[in-house]
Amino acid sequence: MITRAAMRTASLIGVPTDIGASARGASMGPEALRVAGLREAIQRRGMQVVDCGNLAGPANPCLPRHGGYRHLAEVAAWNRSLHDAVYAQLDAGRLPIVLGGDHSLGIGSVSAVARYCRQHGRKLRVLWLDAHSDFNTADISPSGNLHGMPVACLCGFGPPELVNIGGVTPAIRPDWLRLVGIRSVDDGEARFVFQQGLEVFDMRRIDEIGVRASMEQALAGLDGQTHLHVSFDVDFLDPQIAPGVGTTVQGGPSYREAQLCMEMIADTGRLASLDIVELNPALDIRNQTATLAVELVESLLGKATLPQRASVDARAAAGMRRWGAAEQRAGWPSRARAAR
Ligand SMILES: [Mn+2]
Repeated sequence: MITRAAMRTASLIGVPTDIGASARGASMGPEALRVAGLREAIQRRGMQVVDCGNLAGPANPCLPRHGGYRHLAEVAAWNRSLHDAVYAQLDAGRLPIVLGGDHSLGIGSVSAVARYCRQHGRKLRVLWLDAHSDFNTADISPSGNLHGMPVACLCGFGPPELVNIGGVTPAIRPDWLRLVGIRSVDDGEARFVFQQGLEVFDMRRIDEIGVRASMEQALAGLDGQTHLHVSFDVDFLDPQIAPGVGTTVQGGPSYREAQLCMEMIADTGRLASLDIVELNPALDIRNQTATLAVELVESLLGKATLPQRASVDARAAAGMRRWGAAEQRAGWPSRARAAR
């Protein structure tokens, strides 16, 4: 059983590879996040940080598709290493933060989280923040790039080298997943998403009901036994604010909408592991996308301008009076956001 105190240490696990992507450059993501001040941002949240450095793995041979996949053996090697690293950090009672690297790394990361939850009798909820549903298989993928397949692999649809990494296949069930921010799905992939009944908060649904209702639904049902994993693909964000990704898609969440997503996740108090993937410094402008990602992680870990609406609503629901000016004077934490 993880205690809150033990979870006050975050572990950074750098995975410098673009082995599953189409564009090169995500391999530089871990260093860009460090340069943007990730460690300091987490420390400002009152947590300790252990930087485990970078994992090592095969170079990117830039080969064409072979047997349905590009770089399958290399993707498997990186993910086996990552699986072991994430599991070890969870086992040590820490909150692992994977610094990708492309999103094929979600296979190693989430399969390790699932294994840990299985062994400790915890429920798992995976929030997949992404422009893409990443639910391709070799049959339906237009490219064979494995960064478009991690959700399918985790659900048991993919090559044995990848679907078996977590020891039990499938690693997760589709109903543990919530996909948020989706706006680019290949044709065959869309049919497969529908067929498997994935819960998808695509941008149309978010536009219609708003970020708040979407996130309330995506986070519904969490309880004290739930481990919440967030797999944050930076292409989730609108490219106007986050140009440093290989596969930009117009029409993503704005700065404020993204902040609200992160703040609502923080309000649950259940975040226990995190991936930050697909940041591509070769395509970024003066590290602005890495800087934004770090700001969002700070919100994800509980940075807020004032005590959150959720806590105000909870007080109201409990029949308590709302916070008044006297209480504000008496000692509300003053945590105004630093000037940007
Ligand atoms: Mn992705």
